[in-house]
Amino acid sequence: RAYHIAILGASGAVGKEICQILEERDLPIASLKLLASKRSAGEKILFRDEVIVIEEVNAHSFQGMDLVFGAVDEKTAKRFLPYAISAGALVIDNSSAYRLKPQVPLVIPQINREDIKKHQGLIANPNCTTIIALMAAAPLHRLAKIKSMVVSTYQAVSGAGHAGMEELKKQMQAELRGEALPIQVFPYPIAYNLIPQIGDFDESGYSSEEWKLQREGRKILHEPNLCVTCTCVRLPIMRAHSEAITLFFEDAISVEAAKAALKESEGVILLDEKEQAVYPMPLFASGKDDIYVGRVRASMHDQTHSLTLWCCGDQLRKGAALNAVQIAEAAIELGAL
Ligand code: 2RA
Repeated sequence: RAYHIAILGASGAVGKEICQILEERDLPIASLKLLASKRSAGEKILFRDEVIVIEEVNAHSFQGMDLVFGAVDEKTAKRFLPYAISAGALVIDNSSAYRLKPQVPLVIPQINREDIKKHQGLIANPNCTTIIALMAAAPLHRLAKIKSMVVSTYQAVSGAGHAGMEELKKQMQAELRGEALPIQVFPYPIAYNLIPQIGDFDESGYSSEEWKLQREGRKILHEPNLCVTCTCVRLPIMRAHSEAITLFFEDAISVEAAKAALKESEGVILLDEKEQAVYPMPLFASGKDDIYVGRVRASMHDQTHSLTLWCCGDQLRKGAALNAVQIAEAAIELGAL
């Protein structure tokens, strides 16, 4: 059968990437409805050689839809996605609105696809840093059970959408002209800089972004005691996130066994040849579907029960849009859509 699909947030960076990925893959589509705010209504998007006009979303927009992708912020998701669920659609939401709700599956298909079967009309897409880190960590978790992680993220400006990407471009152009850097999206200049803050800080000293990997990782891995010390940093990279990850395991695990497991993992490419200076880099991970893992080595803390690695992945693709479409594909395969 073919599906009537809607994308809420079709004019945003993630929404446009979902369109692109639906065009590339063969999920059977009976119709595609593109929804956005009044500001973006009227924009035209070419999809499979057909021009589709973006419509302003309202409470009735989801009638007749089988599948709705949410690609909007938390506030807009909470305002409109309940209408989509009430209309009988399966909603796959990329926002943080519902990720930690007990009744809402939070899914990376390569890791916990069976959780899809528990959905009650809504499935949440994890945060981009969670997806990228767990695509590298999960194959090792299956081998030796992760107790805790220490993670530093190096996050691209695409995480802040079109506006974030435009800000970096404008600042780099201004710098070349010797002009003041225009600042609207990030708290400080991002060109030629690193900003160690993504989201608001709470009394613990961690930012909202830094809490996500522990909270979402516990749910996805079904490991309620998983501990993650995370530092999230924004840097002047366009669209691929990178993460330095140290993992502490219950059981012993060798570098060789870890590399073999990564090589076998769907959606992961091991790039790890130190003699030839082969390792993942965001410039080359951009626009790709896979998560690239390298620099796998025993950590200095513990030569047998701890590993350190480096990984890169496209924030808009596997970090958001591709994972959401893969959830839909898995739901069809599992008879849950
Ligand atoms: C970011 N993960 O990178 C957040 C939201 N996409 O800004």
